[in-house]
Amino acid sequence: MKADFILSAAHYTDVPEPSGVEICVMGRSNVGKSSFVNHIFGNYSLAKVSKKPGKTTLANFYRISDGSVWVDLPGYGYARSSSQEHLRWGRLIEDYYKKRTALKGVVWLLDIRHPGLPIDIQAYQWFCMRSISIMPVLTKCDKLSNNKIVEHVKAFRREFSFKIEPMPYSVLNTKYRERFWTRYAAWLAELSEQAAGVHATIS
Ligand SMILES: Nc1nc2c(ncn2[C@@H]2O[C@H](COP(=O)(O)OP(=O)(O)OP(=O)(O)O)[C@@H](O)[C@H]2O)c(=O)[nH]1
Ligand SMILES: [Mg+2]
Repeated sequence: MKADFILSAAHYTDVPEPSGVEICVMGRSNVGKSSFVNHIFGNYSLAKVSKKPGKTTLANFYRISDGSVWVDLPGYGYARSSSQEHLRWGRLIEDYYKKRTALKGVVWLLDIRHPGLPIDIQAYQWFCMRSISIMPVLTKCDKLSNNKIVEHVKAFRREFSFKIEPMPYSVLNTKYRERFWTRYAAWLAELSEQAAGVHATIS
């Protein structure tokens, strides 16, 4: 799958005209969203990655070769700061999530090492306000043993009522990429069908 950069938006007023099914990548700051975007498309110049949280400060839009649009967002929960810049990120994420009608699916990234972080529970409650389909991805699984991976996947399942099985992921191994795309194809087909159904009902 190929991704081409469309534009970066600092404010919700800057987002592009919607076209096709839109998928966003959400998660705590530093969870690995930008690394995931680069790895999944095998293109390391797509998104900027950093060891320090707070690297992505804009909503970055990409056109995907299957016709969908992907959005890499700033992370939530970056320090508890009320600086103008952090308030802007919060507003951007919130406006995007609440207003963007093209948004049909969230690829939700969670650090596999930390099931049930309060900030993720809070984000989940917020996701539930708008019933958008969630594809859970558990990042940095290279940091756990296989036994721990199984244990933590169960813990995430207990914590959240996911419709889609959470999948461990690591940017250190391409086998995860293949698994993701297999699941994604089925998910996108479902989302596109639902979107077409809504349009049919409206028109
Ligand atoms: N070991 C390991 N490290 C990872 C993995 N994915 C990301 N990282 C590291 O985690 C750090 C944060 O990665 P980013 O991709 O910048 O995280 P982000 O969620 O985009 O962060 P913000 O843009 O600040 O919200 C970097 O040091 C990455 O190298 C992974 O699968 N395994
Ligand atoms: Mg980022």
